[in-house]
Amino acid sequence: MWCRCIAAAAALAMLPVALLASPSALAEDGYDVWLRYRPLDQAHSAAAAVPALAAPASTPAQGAARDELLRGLGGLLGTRPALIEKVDRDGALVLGTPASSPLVAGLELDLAGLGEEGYLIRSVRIGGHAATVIAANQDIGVLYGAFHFLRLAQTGQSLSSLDLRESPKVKIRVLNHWDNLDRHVERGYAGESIWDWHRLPDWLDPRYTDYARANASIGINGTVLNNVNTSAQALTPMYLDKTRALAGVFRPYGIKVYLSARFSAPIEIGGLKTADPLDPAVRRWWKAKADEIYALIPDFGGFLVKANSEGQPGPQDYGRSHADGANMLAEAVAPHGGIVMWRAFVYSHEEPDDRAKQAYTEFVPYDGTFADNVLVQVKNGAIDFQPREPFHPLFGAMPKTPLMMEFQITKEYLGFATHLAYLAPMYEEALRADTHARGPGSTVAKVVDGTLEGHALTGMAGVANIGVDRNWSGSHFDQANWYAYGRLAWDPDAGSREIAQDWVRMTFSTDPAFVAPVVDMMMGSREAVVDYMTPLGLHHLMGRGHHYGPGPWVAGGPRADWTSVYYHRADRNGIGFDRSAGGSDAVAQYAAPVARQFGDLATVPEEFLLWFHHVPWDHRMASGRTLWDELVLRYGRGVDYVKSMRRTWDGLAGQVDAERHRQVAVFLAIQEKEAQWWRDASIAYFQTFSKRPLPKGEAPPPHTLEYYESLQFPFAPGDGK
Ligand code: GCW
Repeated sequence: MWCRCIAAAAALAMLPVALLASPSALAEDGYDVWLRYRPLDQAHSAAAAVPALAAPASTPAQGAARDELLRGLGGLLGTRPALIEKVDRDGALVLGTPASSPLVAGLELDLAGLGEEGYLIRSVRIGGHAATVIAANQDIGVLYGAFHFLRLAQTGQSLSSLDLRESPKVKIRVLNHWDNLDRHVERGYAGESIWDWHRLPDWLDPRYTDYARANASIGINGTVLNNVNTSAQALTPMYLDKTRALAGVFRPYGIKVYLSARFSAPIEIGGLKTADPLDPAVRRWWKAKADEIYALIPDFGGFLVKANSEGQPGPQDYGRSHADGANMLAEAVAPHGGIVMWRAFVYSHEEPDDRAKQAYTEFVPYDGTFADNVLVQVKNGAIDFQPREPFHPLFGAMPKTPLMMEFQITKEYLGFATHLAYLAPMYEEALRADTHARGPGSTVAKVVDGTLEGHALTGMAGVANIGVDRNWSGSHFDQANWYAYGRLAWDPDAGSREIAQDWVRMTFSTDPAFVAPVVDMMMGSREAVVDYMTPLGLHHLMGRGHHYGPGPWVAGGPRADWTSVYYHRADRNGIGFDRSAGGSDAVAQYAAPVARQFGDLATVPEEFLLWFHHVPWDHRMASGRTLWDELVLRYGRGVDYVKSMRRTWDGLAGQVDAERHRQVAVFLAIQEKEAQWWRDASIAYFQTFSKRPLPKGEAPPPHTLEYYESLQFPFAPGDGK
């Protein structure tokens, strides 16, 4: 051992000094996410030259914007801009609010309509010199503008003749961490939680600041620190003090902290006998708890609650409604300006009805009864973050209640962190879906951004994919999902392809010969997962508990709606869940035109076929093939797409650093293996019902069904516990 160390030290000493010192020679491990600020090529850096910066820094938020520009421009251009107070040369960048910067005030810009978080970036002249101004009404708008300016530089766009105005379309843009206090992350595939609770509040890991920078760069303005399946401990004084410390790090970046609240906390940590929301002592307890939190964290965001869902306590334990529960908490935080995000992800143990119908059934009757500071948080689809789901029927069905969108960024059902699946097309598909609630064009995006019903309180949540892995998300490409979520929360009408282009340029390379194939590869990647896991509207067919790998045979156990057979209903006649009028009639929860389209075998889009219908194996598909043949081909198509991603990526070796290239390449190999496994196991299983041969040229599964069924993964990551 000793000898080997000496040898290694000697070898290191022989490395050229320049190599050790040069940042570009350092391996890229993904820690810098899309804020890498590596030197631009000569042409771009000449075009983007910013010789001087006039930026106030008398508050932490102002300092954050100035520091980011110094760091970013210094990295991109090779020299840090000079800090100036007066514009005495061409090319200066001037930032601030009219209150923080006399230069900005002197420009008399039209900042009306930008709101608290919006900004403008404009090419102007100051004292005869050409300059660029980033101006806003509040410091946070300036920070967002600074990040936007850096993005333009990073992605190689022109920085002259700028005239941009931006403000977010959605008010609350939060990450939901499903992080437990013991640092286990439920459905987390990037290592343990980044919140080092044990060493908080004293040790403030620099990572917390980088987390805030990354989030602010995409407009995320809130974070729920703890799992929705939470312990009441998170609300004890000891943990609140730790939360206060984190809030202090995030504040300059415009990020508020929120906590998941356990509904039974008054019993567990308050010594009360009940958590009945109509009990005066319980109400007093929550008010006092809110007062205690706001005394520590004056800008605390509020509570997120999972109640009466999957065994969590809630108001129904006392015969009360979701509205009773939400309104009690809302009353406690209202005097402080806080909000309550009350989840609609509910399905009851006793309820024999189709699980897809239960949230609607439970929530719609309470429309109009929630307090003004309550948002009901609804998953994009009615089951559970499947690779593809039709939009949740609650969107459009509760006009008097602000509904916030909940997307899952962590890939619980899309191959964990090893599969390359760019999720923005899935988010976009949900946001663009037309609810027809107020006639054609009533998209989910308009429900979420409040324009359909005129709600000012609006929100979007993304279940985070962040952990202590060096690259934060467990894989390089999973950073794109965090990034895209933030961009879509800011602007639900943004396009997933444009977002991918920005991300690839910032994360890897601006070379068009690299960007184009990688963006193409990303754009089709989620559809590939749909194909090799759950084509044609199939859903919820994964391994039990950990959700790793195929498990279409999963049956029995504590509840029917935790099995696969409940969802696919394959038998000798056909396959699929009949949710038409003749079946569970879940289609009736949609507005009439949507219900008609989904409810009719002749008009239902093929991607939702088996979601809404039980279909004979020999049913003719649009392709002219039988359903069985089509199903088999779709599985294979998914595997083929992964093979093509591997070819594309292998062909790009040398165009990105070797370290990241290699990890992506190996992960794609894992993905191919697992895609093949999904295809083979699913076909082996469904063929026992279809009893039909595989279409010509399709290889039979290499193993028996018993083999696939026998595979066990007791230590798969991310399980709930
Ligand atoms: O997707 C399911 C997950 C659970 C999760 C639950 C929820 C936090 O399998 O792990 O619990 O949804 O959204 O509450």
